[in-house]
Amino acid sequence: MTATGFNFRLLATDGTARRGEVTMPRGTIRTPAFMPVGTGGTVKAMYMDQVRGVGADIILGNTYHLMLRPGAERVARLGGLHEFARWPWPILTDSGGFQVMSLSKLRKLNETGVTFRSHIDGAPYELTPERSIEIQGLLDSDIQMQLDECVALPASEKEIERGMELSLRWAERCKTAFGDQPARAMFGIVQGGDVPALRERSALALKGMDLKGYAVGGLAVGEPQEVMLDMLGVTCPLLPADKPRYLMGVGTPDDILKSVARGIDMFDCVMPTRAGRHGLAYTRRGKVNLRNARHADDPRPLDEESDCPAATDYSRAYLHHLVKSGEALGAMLLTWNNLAYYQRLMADIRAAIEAGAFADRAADISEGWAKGDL
Ligand code: PRF
Repeated sequence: MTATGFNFRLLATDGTARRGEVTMPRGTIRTPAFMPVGTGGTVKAMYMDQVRGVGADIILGNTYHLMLRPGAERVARLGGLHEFARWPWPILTDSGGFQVMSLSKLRKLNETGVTFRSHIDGAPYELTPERSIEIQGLLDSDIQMQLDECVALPASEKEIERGMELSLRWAERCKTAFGDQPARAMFGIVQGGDVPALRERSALALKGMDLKGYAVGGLAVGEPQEVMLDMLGVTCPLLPADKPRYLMGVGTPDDILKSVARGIDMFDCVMPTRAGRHGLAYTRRGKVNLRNARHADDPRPLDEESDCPAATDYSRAYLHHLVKSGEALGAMLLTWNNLAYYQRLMADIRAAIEAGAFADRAADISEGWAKGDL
């Protein structure tokens, strides 16, 4: 039966690791989940059939990119992002603030919102909490993110506190702008940098807003992994157990294993797709750089035990040739391999939590990486 509203339920736990399920009218998201990044309405170098085929339940889109090009109102006139990009399953959109800060020029942030110039043609734009939610609605996004301010680390405690408090006020405004939409969700974003007391204040204030899900933002922005994990250790126990938790922009397979262990349910990262376009392949034996000359005469596939044709049906020599020649197919095959690897990792994690064997399975997976390439 198709779900009429947004719902999350926990199916199993193993220590603090959680196996759950988000149900929405457009589909079910099995958690822990990895969301391939589809910034501008495309998961770069992939057909949507392949994205679905490797096991993705949901993809991510970006308010910032889509508002600049082709424009949110145009996407709405063309039937919304699902129809435009031909991905009928759930889509989560980021709110734009993080991308404005990393990509745009001449940006100015104040209480109202953020004004900036497009990185494409320099045209001026304004993004407020209300406009971000309006744009995400025009895109017909299933899971919308509050507008927030992510302060890059290292930063002073004063600066981190200012960004966190502003993000809380913006969360209230986004909640009001979002209103009552049973079939969609709006998630709040915990900020607070590397300061435990600020993380705590942010998490508790957002919990008090009774949102449908909670993201942890402001991490993987220049701090050591250990600091990120410590912040998850502080934040996750304060979030409601019956709502999904999303760690934004993370991460490596190792980051994912360690974050799942601390209670995170959802992830997104450009790593598998970007690495694929740069000649890097993720495998159960770690990362393999196909640009390396050692592959030039190697007739073996990337990994014959993989379930992805990109890893089993082509020689390393051919992949090396494609990458060295800058061929589109090189990027396509390696992106396919990498997303298949990430989705298989998530499926493995989910099965291990169900079996009550997460810690052992996580240790086996890291042992595989440590052995090095085949
Ligand atoms: N906020 C938003 N998007 C994000 C982040 C954030 O803090 C991060 C930080 N890792 C990635 N993407 N809105």
